Amino acid sequence: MIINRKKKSDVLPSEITSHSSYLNRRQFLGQTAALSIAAAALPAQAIQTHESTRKQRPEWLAKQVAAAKETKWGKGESLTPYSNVTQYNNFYEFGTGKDDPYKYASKFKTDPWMVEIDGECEVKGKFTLEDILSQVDLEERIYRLRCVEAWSMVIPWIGFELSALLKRFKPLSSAKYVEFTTLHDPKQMPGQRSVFSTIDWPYVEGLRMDEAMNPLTLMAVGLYGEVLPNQNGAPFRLVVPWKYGFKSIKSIVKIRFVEEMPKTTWAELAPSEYGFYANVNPEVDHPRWSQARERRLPSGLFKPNRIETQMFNGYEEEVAAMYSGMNLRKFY
Ligand SMILES: Nc1nc2c(c(=O)[nH]1)N[C@H]1C(S)=C(S)[C@@H](COP(=O)(O)O)O[C@H]1N2
Ligand SMILES: [Mo]
Repeated sequence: MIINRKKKSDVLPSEITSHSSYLNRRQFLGQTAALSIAAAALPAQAIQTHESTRKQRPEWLAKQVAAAKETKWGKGESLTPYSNVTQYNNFYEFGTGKDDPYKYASKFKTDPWMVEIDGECEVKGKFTLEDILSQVDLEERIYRLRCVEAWSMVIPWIGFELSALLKRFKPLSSAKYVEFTTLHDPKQMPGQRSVFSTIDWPYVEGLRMDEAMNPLTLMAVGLYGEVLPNQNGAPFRLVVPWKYGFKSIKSIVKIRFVEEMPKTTWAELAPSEYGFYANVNPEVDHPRWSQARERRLPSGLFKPNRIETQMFNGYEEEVAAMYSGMNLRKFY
């Protein structure tokens, strides 16, 4: 059956299903921290997705995620169904196919997890994820995610403001950028063993200091009310909603304060196609395709769900001031 979305406010049946089952689930979580019971409110397919990883998730994390506070962010926005969010991924460490991360990351070990802090800051060292999360409050934020490949999703993340974490390490005035590094573990990550991979592992991303400290910038540890599935970057990933998705680096093990602009994975690999800034911008096309529009998932042959891409992915009010006077064609 072909369903045309006539108005922006028209909600698709698939969205209603996913949203309501999620809301039911939220109420559940509010009433009890017993995750095994809460899981009963998830659709069968979702339970399957989680079965392989749930066992290894620490109880303290599951509890903290379940207690995250709701916020105004993205209220009323139609969520991309859980099945798309967790089975249509980019996580090249587990393969380049969109369903590779879902298929190959289920046994990925995310506990214990250490994060190393280094560079231009007073407080350095290795911290456990538990230590890092003991000093922040988790909240839910519904953000749009716009991939540079011109598809997008709306995801209810659970996380905290990156600025809250960075302040703890007392960055020096010489810290102009923040560099993030993903785990390098070819034994666990088949994409890092692949002889066809052109990526120089580990995956590295970076932000300018003011971007890192912007209140929109989130560190996520969960989505859809529960602990982050491995394929989405467990246990700890960046979410920068006004930038193309590749900036939102997954499974972070190192955060470094640096003076110089970090050499980031995609900008190093294809500098004419991917810039350091990577702000979502409908007016600056990728050399091989237009960025004026995007495919909002769920999207199919008969219902492509193509929408117009917004400047800064619709977060202009929150972030435009950081780029005033900057030529965004030059600094793409
Ligand atoms: N380490 C790492 N982080 C990564 C990627 C990757 O391949 N490796 N892909 C990026 C891209 S291109 C996108 S669009 C988002 C996708 O996030 P999601 O799979 O949770 O939707 O993750 C980003 N973070
Ligand atoms: Mo992406």
